[in-house]
Amino acid sequence: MERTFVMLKPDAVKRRLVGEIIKRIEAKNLNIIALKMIHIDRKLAETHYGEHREKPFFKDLVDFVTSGPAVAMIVEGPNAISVVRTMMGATNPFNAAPGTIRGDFGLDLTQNLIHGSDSPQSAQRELALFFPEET
Ligand code: 3AN
Repeated sequence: MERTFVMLKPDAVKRRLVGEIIKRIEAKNLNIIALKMIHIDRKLAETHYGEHREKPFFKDLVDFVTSGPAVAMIVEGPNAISVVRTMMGATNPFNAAPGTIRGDFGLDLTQNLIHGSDSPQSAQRELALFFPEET
C-alpha cells in the first residue's frame, strides 16, 4: 500500500470537474483517505512548488493555484503514486493521451487540472505540507 498527495487545481473546481475526477479515482478502486477544499495561500503554494522557484513560469503557477479553491486529497492503493500519475496524463495536455484526465479535459500547460506526487519522497513532503494532521 502506498499513499500519494492529489490536488484538484482551481480550474478543476471552476469547471465543475471535481466529481468527474473523483469518480475516476474511485472507479480505479483507490481509497480516498482524506479530502478537503482549501484556498491555498502564496506561502503554501511557493513551498509546494519550491523546485520550480527559478523557472520563468513560477509566478504564473503560484498566481494560478492561489486563484480560487482547490481540493486536496490523500489517495491510497497499491502503487498509488504511479497509478495516479498514469491517470493524470502528461504535464503538457497537448501530449496527454486520450483516456487520461489531462488528455480528456485539459488544453493548457499551467491550468492542467490535477497534481499528483511524482515520487515517494515528494508524496511524504507534500502530505506533511497539506495534511500535517494526518502524518
Ligand atoms: P506535474 O504537475 O505533471 O508533476 P511539474 O511538477 O513538472 O509537472 O510542474 C508543476 C506544474 O507547473 C505543472 N502542473 C504545470 O501546471 C506547471 N508547469 C510545468 N511546466 C510548465 C511550463 N513549461 N510552462 C508553464 N507551466 C508549467
